[in-house]
Amino acid sequence: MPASKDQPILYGADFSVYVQAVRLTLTEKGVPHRLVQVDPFQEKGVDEDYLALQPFGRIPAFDNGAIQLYEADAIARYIDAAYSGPLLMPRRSEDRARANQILSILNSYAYPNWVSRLYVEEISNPAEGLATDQEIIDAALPMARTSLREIIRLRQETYGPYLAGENLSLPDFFCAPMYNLLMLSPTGKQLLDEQPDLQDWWQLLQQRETVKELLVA
Ligand SMILES: N[C@@H](CCC(=O)N[C@@H](CS)C(=O)NCC(=O)O)C(=O)O
Repeated sequence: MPASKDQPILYGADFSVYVQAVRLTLTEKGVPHRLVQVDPFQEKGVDEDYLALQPFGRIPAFDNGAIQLYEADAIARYIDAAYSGPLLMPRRSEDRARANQILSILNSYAYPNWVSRLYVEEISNPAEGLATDQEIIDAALPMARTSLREIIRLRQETYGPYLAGENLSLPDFFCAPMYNLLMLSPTGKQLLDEQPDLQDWWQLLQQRETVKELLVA
């Protein structure tokens, strides 16, 4: 079945943080969708055809017949703008600016350090029989810690309980999958014990069916 506005296709794998963020966005917005499996981590990499949708070979990519898009942030913002359902960015300019800032921190600093370094070195690599590189972990720590500290600090400015104010918004959907993996790594767990201020947020998010269903490690 081809992609349509009512039944978009998301290309990716359910274990991917960014696929999870976009699926949370789609599901919370009430948009049914189809996940077509693409695994960039398989030995042969992504199929040649997929590069037409995502030339960098990353996941996710999105198609709803009206537009083909890649970059999770752009996809999520498009879904929020193009579909009815709850607004997933704050209305107030100052809260919206904070939401944009938190999204940027998550993509630029949290993902590379929480996921690509701490989670991969301490969890994925050992699971695949690869060695853990302590130097990579040590180098990731300052940025990993600062990312957490800044998200906590900026959240306080919008008076919660969510990351950017009183309603769920895209930063919640991007942060939750990353936080979920950070928690699994021993160094990440230590960081979260040092700075526990997101625990109430995490508990709130975990009560949601969408989060229970979509956040697989
Ligand atoms: N900037 C991209 C990042 C996507 C990304 O890094 N996805 C990961 C999976 S969570 C991936 O495809 N990794 C494959 C690789 O690093 O080769 C986006 O926002 O869509």
